[in-house]
Amino acid sequence: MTSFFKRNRDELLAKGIDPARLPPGQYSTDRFPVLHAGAVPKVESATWEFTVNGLVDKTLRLGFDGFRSLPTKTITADIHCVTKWTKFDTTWEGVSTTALLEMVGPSPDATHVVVRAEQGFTANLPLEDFAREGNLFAWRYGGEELEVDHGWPLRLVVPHLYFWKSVKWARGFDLLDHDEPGFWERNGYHMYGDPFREQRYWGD
Ligand SMILES: Nc1nc2c(c(=O)[nH]1)N[C@H]1C(S)=C(S)[C@@H](COP(=O)(O)O)O[C@H]1N2
Ligand SMILES: [Mo]
Repeated sequence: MTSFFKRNRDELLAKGIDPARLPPGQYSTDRFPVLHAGAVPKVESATWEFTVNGLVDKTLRLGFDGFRSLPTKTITADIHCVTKWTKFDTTWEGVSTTALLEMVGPSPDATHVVVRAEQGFTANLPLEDFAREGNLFAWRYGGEELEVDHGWPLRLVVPHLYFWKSVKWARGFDLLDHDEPGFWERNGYHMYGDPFREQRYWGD
């Protein structure tokens, strides 16, 4: 099959984009598909809270205005969805995960993070991956306020793992001394999810 995938890679060369940026089995798109389980939650900024718990020196609890008054950072990164689309050069603004970790002080025995969202949604990742420079809890995308469908008022952005780890409608995270599957991981998605090693599902 010379396929759509082959043509898509050839188009990248024509556009001057290094095809090595495209992980195996992915195609690039300029669209921004919306994907999630369940309905888009109705989030009220008046009652919204962001909390950090678990293996930390001091827990954190911030309201909407408190979170938004933290210093922000802007990043540009490629994002890779397990349903095979990749979008290059997306720009996000928000608070870096490292800034939040500095505020709470992870205990030496913390190894993993579970990120929590509205409606009980969760995703797990190693602390080392969560704490990468450039990861953000973001509320601006492409210079504009994030759309509710894409996770307003706050979403995690962890570009180096498949995008299901980038939790929309985030409400906080917990530090643990072990790994624990999140929502999609309990439903067959890979515990780690490296797009360049094509870790889509259990056993990949
Ligand atoms: N809260 C929440 N966040 C979520 C999901 C979800 O079901 N609920 N789905 C994940 C999946 S599978 C993907 S591919 C991305 C999609 O983000 P987008 O809709 O902004 O493209 O969100 C991720 N974050
Ligand atoms: Mo996904």
